[in-house]
Amino acid sequence: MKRTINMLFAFLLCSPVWALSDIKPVYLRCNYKVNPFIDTKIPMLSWELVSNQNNQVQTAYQVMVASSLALLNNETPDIWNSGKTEGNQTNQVAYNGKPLFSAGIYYWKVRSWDKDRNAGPWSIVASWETGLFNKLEWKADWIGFELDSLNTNKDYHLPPAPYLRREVRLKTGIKRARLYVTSLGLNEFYVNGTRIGSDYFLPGWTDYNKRLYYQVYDVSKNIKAGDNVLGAVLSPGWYAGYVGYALLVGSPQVRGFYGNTPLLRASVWVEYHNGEREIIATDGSWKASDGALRETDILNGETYDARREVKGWSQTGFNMLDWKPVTIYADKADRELQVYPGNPVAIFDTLTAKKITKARNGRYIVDFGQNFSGIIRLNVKGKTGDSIIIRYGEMLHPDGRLMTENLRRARAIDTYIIKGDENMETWSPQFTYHGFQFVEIAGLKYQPTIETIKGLVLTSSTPGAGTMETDNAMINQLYKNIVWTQRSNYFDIPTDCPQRDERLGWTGDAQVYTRSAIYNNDISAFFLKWLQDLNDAQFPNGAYPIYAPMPLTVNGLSAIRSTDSYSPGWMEAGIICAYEMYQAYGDTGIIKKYWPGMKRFMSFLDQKAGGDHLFKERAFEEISPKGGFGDWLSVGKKTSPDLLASIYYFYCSKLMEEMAAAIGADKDKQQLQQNAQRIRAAFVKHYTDGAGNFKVNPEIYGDVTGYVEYSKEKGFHGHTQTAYANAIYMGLLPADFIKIAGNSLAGLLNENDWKLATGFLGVKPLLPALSLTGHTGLAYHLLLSKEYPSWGFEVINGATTIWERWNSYIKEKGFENNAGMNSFNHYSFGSVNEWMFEYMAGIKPAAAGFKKIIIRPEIADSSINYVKASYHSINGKIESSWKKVNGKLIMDIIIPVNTKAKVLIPASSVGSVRVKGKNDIMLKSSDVSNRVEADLGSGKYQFEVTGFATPE
Ligand code: RAM
Repeated sequence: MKRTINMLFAFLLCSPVWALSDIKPVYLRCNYKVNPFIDTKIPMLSWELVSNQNNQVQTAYQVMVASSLALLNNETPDIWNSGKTEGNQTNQVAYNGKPLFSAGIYYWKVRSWDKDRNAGPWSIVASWETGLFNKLEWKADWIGFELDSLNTNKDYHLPPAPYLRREVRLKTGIKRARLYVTSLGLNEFYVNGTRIGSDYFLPGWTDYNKRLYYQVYDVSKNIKAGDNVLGAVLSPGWYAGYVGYALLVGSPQVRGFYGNTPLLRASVWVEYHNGEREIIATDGSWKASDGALRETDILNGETYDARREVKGWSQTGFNMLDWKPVTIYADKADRELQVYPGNPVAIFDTLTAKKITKARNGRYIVDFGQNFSGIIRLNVKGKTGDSIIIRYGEMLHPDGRLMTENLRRARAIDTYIIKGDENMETWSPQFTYHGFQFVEIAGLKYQPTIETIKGLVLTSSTPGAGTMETDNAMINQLYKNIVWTQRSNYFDIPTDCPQRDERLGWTGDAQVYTRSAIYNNDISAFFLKWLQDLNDAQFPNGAYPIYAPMPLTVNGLSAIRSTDSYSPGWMEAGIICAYEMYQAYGDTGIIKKYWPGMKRFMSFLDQKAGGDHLFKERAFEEISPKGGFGDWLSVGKKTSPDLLASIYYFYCSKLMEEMAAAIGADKDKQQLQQNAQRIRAAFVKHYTDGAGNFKVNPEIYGDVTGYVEYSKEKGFHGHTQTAYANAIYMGLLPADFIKIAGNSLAGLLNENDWKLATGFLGVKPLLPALSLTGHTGLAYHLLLSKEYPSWGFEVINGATTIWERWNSYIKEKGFENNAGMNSFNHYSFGSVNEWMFEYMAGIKPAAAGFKKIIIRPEIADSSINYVKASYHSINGKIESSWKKVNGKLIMDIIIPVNTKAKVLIPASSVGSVRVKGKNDIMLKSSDVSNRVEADLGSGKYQFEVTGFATPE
């Protein structure tokens, strides 16, 4: 009897129908992805919780992992049963079951216990699948087909793409099949004529001498018993093609930075119902040929001669008499081979032309109405051998010509040679991409329509995470521009721009923008990948580079430009980006993984600073440009790069101190804390006048020869917007100096006609620093300004993305800087997004992983009367909105399950706040003046405020 009752009880606990609580785990992820292929031995699991109850939390959880669905459904997991585990952890839950094996499928589910300690129902089942833990398991050779000696006699050396194939006969009774595939250079893989997956630019850019990623695909449905054909097309890509501005700056090497011949390595694992396994891998039996893809390069574009299409090359029944044997290449034994940890590049959307106009010489200009990264899809008809030539541009000249000057040496031309079919011919480039809004079509014998050409938007497929809307059209457009710029530049790595001969993972741009990016998309997996690239590129002296990946010469210098090395404001990305991942996703694994590297960087700084505990004027003269890039592209007085380097030095110590605490590195923490205090004291002594005003000694810089060119006449200063904004934002100043610095910042804006003067490093902290020192009204003024230089100025001049310069284009004047360095798709100035989310909407983390949230919106004057923002955090969706209605302020807030929030309501007294529909909310007046505060658990809330104040 007792047993029956126990069983019944167990049944009640496990069954979804009889669950006592409605708390339910959803959106199960492993290593930040849904049902991924992985190759980490300790996968990290996460889930979100939903419940209709307010103030809901998880008090315990149970994870089950099984090798089959049946075992999991029966609750008899053979791999891991965590048992009921006390705690509220819902992410970064480390797998702790049996050792994982290669090519295994692992099914898992989880349930949670709620605040009353009642169990909720089980989640639906999720899974992960392991790749190949050991390189030898691939049983595959590196194969290639040397074509590099072709096409050498042109402006650009663009060899044709090799096509590789192999036939294989398989037995009946196939249960499942997996493809493991990688390449040095880019690949597209085909099985029986079908392209596998929908990803682009595989296997991504890494330091190919150290690390290479591979993809895994389920090809069970693509292969069959009997004859099959495996095929692949390769392109030089980042491995063997043109990279960056090497050509522009006259580097001895301009392409082929890692090798010259693109290579393929693939392994298809076929499992039969009878338990047998067969592996078909790349080896000497593969055959190769060139084909229709005559030129293929990321920066320079593609030429596709459809007349040379080899029909059926990746299908059975094909005559491959004139195909040649492939060459086998040696592996690099110490190169890591791992599963791609990021979100691969994929098509995000298909754009239809907004306008098509006839141009000179029978050409046509197509306007997609939006600047973006991607390719086009052509759908044309014509005479055999006719060439359709496509050029790309972000802007038009006033006379309607395509503006291509800012592409510099990126040829960015695609050519399609018509085969002359009776039907329409459809073509898209495969291994190149462009940054463009406009396309020029030449060679078409008829007026194109919107069916002739489509825009395919390509981006790393980071899941969307944020939304932002207001009743101010200019702000809405600005937000859209920020999102499009991120979309265009989060392209396997965080690039600076997508159009010209650059597209590098500039670390300064990345670090100022990471936090802004977090609010738009879930960039956890994307940054897992790039942080590895960044750490792989750390210099032996401990400095992180100015861009990553950074191809090197045998002497360890940048192969793109030998003087490229490290720079204050850029190199700190190694600390700042890791910290932002920890803040956003609570990821201490990242900290642990890169801690030794971070400490080496800190030692580098410590050594350089020596007994001064900061960087005095001219401290960075060994790099090029001297002092580094400073407040790059700032528009006013130039800030001393060394003063900035000192503030960053402090910031890195402080962030590392916090990270040391998070991983329990107590000794490091103490040291870092001490270090930070020393830097602060040294800074106050050296770079302030003792009363809180910043100063530098301009004499010491002399005529600034060798420093960033545009600073020559003006020299360097300490009393600048950028200096104060950074010092305030980074928490450098002693308490009594903060207000003074805030006033100096406001004073400098006043002196400058209430305009910003900041560059890449100054823009991000500018508005937050104003708000932190009681000048939110001024922050709003800058945000809303439409005068040069401002975000609004770009918007009113037609921007659909964020520009590299505030005046990249002016409607009545045209291109103020139609120089090589004038990108119309550059996210650095988009770092204002951080302020829009954290201050305008008021959503901010108060503990790592948004476990605790601060909701503290800053209410604007009459220029904005409504703001609504949401951020899908790792714990679920947070929402904050405010609206002015009949002199009252209505605030709507959503707090996810298992988190706590402190809301700071803009109200002068508790009496002026009404909580809608809830009487268990305790309101109290806050330490922060003119704010009433409430501590909230999960749920939806509405507050109504009478007599709210807008900032000065
Ligand atoms: C430019 C890049 C990048 C910047 C560097 C210093 O060429 O576009 O945005 O970080 O220079």
